[in-house]
Amino acid sequence: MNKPSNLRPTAAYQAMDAAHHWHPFTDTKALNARGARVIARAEGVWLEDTDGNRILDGMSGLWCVNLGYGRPEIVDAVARQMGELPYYNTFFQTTHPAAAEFAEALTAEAPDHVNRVFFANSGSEANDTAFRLARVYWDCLGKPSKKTFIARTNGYHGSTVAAASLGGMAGMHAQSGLPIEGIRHIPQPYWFGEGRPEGLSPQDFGLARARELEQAIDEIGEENVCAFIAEPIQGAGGVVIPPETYWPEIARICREREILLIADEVICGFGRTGNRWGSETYGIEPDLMTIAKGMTSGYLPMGGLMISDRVADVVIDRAGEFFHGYTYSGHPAACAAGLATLRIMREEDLLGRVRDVLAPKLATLWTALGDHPLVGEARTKGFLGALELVQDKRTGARFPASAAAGTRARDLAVEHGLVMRAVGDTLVISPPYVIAEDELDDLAARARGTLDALADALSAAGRA
Ligand code: PXG
Repeated sequence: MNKPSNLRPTAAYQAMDAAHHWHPFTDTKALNARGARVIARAEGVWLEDTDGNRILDGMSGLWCVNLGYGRPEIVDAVARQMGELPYYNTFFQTTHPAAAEFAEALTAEAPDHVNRVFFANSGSEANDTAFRLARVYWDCLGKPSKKTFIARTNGYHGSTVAAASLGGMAGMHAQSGLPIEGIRHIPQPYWFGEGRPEGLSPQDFGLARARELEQAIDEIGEENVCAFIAEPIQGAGGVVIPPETYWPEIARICREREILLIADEVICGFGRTGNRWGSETYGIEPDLMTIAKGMTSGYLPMGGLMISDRVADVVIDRAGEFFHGYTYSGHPAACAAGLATLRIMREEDLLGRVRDVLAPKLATLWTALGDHPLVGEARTKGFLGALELVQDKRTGARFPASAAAGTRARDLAVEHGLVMRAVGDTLVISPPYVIAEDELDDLAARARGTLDALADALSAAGRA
């Protein structure tokens, strides 16, 4: 990695940042007391901060930089597009080559029954689009009472008003009076997180949780239910991998009942679970799929709603204009980044690499961490992994909140040259698909070093 040019001292950026930059999901007072880490450049799977520290990015940025950093193919494609046409809108009977080509390429990757995409700029906007279009669909069918969404506790669908409401994050709801009306949350299929309920195997638990969808439909009245929305695997909720019984039962209920199924593929899409779509991994056929993140490998902001023929045919035929869209829907530069991303995925067979090489290797390395005294469960699916930190390995009892085990582990991980994300006391990873096999060994070794350091820190705190 070349040293970045024109860098100022770290403290200079921290001071500007503290005075003027309000960060997402951040306690500003706490951040400013210590100063933000300043990441100046990155190459492959390695980040470099302004103090020259190299850190292995176990999170692909924020679950998005699937192809790693510094891909000249994406940079060049975007530069070329910027030169030709940096912006034009897709409203008012207009398109441009990049939007048309990316729409075709994306839907070619989608299941057969999904042939259209509506472009947005983020996962949140994608989910807000799904929220509006699903309601329009039922209006078009003369069923305007079908307005209620069923979603899940601890799901994450974004930060805009509809997306945050569909999400099931209690902290987000408590601020600013969410959720909005017309959303019912049912419990999540998180066996470990619910204390490994006694007398219920994970498989029985998965079935029971899925059947709560059916109960909710009956309580609300099928004639009032619009759609069920869920992530195939919850990401921000802590890489919650549902028991194998869960999705087939959800699919059965959605088949038998008159409701739409919306899969939030923002994290799971584009290969993360070892198949192109999380829906494919779990054998479900969603009516709508929301996408973002890996769509451009995070190089430019973009999101989208993938629309099945079932929904598209009705709305296009009957609604007339869908009064919805964003200035930057189908932004040419983002489309160029997306086209380059899909091309690299295909040419380097990264889907095959995740499925056949990386996911099996991660499963072996990561589940081996399950022997650590602080780990109550180590799980993976595809190229996602989670570690549950526990105080008592036998009972699975958590540390008290005051121990801040998760955030301490996250900070110690950085000291060990690894980015992991802490979701409470669950440590999660989502590494880039271009990670070398020896770098994956390195990642697991750094995670173990982090756990050992955490054990030392917690016992030192206990003695203090
Ligand atoms: N759906 C899912 C499943 C997501 O993970 C969104 C929608 C919203 O996407 P945008 O592009 O609007 O952010 C997400 C985003 C975390 C974290 O802390 C996760 C996300 C975003 C920010 C933080 O793990 N996921």
